[in-house]
Amino acid sequence: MPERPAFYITTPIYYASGDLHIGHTYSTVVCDAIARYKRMRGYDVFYLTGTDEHGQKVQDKAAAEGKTPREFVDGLVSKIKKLWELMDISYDKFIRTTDDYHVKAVQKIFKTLYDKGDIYKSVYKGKYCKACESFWTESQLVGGKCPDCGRDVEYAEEESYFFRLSKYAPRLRKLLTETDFLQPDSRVNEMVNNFIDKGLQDLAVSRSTFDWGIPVPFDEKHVIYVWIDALSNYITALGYGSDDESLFRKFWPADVHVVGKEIVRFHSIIWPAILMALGLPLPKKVFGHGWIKFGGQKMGKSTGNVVDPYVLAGRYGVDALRYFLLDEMPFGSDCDYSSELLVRKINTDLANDYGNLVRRTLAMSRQYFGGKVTKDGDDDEADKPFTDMIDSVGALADEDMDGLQVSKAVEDIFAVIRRANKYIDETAPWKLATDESAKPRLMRIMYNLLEAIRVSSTLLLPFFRSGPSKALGALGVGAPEEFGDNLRYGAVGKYSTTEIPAIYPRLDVNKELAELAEIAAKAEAAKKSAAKEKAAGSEAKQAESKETPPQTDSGLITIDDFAKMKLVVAEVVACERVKGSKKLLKETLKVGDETRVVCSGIAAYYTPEEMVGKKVILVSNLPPRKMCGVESNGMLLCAEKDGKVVLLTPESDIESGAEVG
Ligand code: ME8
Repeated sequence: MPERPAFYITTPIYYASGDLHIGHTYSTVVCDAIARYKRMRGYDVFYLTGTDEHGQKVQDKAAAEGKTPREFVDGLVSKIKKLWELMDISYDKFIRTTDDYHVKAVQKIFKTLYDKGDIYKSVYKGKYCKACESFWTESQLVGGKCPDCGRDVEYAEEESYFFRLSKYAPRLRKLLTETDFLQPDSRVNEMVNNFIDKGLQDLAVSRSTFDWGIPVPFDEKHVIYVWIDALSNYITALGYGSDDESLFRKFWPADVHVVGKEIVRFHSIIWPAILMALGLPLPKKVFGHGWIKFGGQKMGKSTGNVVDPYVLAGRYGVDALRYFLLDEMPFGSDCDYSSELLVRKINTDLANDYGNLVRRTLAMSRQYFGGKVTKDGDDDEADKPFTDMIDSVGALADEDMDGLQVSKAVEDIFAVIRRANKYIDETAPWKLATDESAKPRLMRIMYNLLEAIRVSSTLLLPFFRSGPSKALGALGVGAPEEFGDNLRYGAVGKYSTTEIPAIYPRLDVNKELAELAEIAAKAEAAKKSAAKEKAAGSEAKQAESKETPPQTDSGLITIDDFAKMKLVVAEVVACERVKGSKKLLKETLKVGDETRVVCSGIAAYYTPEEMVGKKVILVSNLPPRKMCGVESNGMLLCAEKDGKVVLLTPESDIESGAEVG
């Protein structure tokens, strides 16, 4: 078998200085979509992400929380990894700049550059932005402030090691102006005019005013400047500078570094210069994407308008959030986030266009042909534009993805979905179904629709997986590992379909917006109260907690109180929606030998089909209560946070009727 071509893609490594928001999620999701797409196209992909853990900012934040930097970053990294798990991110490696192998390799890189004369010791005098950990020349400041974040800068004087960046200016200029190294093109002028042509200064690459960093190997008073440390991650992750450089040999140079536009400078000027100095090949491409904005401002950890991906993915599902991010942001430009846009897009694109196409087609295929549909049947010239579109969407998406036009690829796939809905309206299968002689024609129409669903769902897999996998399962073909020939019209000759619940239920826009506003208000209030508490001082808090007597009468209960509640394990044997209610499910439960009916407000989170067979925890001694005309005899235990609701179930199997306590 021929060796699969290598493809190496990276995200920025995120600062382990605060919780990540949907901006960071965007970069990681977009790289994930590209990585998955390439894997499905037969590439041997290495997808790298990770965390940038050194620097003064991290040290200061850790101190503010009364933690060591190590404790502080460990806590954040485990949260970040959970976020990527939740977002279905298929990274091959997660690098931490505190990883031992990285530390050693960075020291080696620093020493090599020093030995070559590309790093030398001198004194830095100039303007320093603490937030960005960058020194700036007067000409680079914008209105006297940091050109990256707009904050105040301060005069700083410091003994420092310097990297001879100026030496590489002519080669960097050529790289940026004569190749397509930096994309989109619009970013090139900014780099050349604002930085290279204004005169590249040598770069301070060590600090002696803080110690949370990688020590300079031959001068322990200094730690390595965070950008040399951070940028090197792209090669140290592959084993560069270690005993085993096989991954480095296989995957370097990177095919693309995907970064936000504010760090394009570091990736298109400093990073190539370091690689030139090391005599290493340069990455093939740096792609600077735009920002997700919120009311016109860049979303950030410090601007206060952070939108929490945990809440959004928990509430609407990973598919919805991934789809929104990938579709809404034209690669390279900015986009504005609003909850309203998110909820409306879920309804129009996922529930209406895609979900409805799947639901209607499956229902018709079952109603007219018992789910058995083949390519036999009457063709019609009028089908050609539609079937050509199905047949060519794979090539179109390839072209888009090669140009890193991810949102365009998603749009091109959805164009097939929308065209298929139009095809249903044009061909009106329900009319043909009344005429026995039109059955062959009807068969071909159903086949074309199933092909459209199959090809578009297969192509959607790299972008979001849950709905497309369900749709492909219902078509009886399943989700393939690779695209192969699966994207061609006619690749599957017969279908055996099953009906499934709606893959994307419709949302009540007003209700959702009200609830999201409430969640945001609560988060804001919690943030304010945390800040207030912090301001009150941890010492005062400690003293207070020592003086406060243990609570006895406010909220605490005795074991006897608890014993009044009868909690038992129950099995759901049947379940249906309660007519006239959007919220309620009616469950029939087996509790030992007894059968019970209970209503629960969980219809937004579980389908009746999902409920059947589940073992749940029932509060069994509540008085009966009528809900929408149905008598409910008890209550199921659920956990709820930030709009996410999950049922509590026994950790391992146990018979219904078992007591909980
Ligand atoms: O800069 N919209 O880390 P960081 C889109 N450690 N993307 C956004 C965004 C937004 N509103 N906000 C953040 C660092 N991002 C360095 C990188 S790499 C060797 C070192 C994304 O935690 C975007 O990719 O500040 C941006 O470049 C990155 O997060 C910045 O993450």
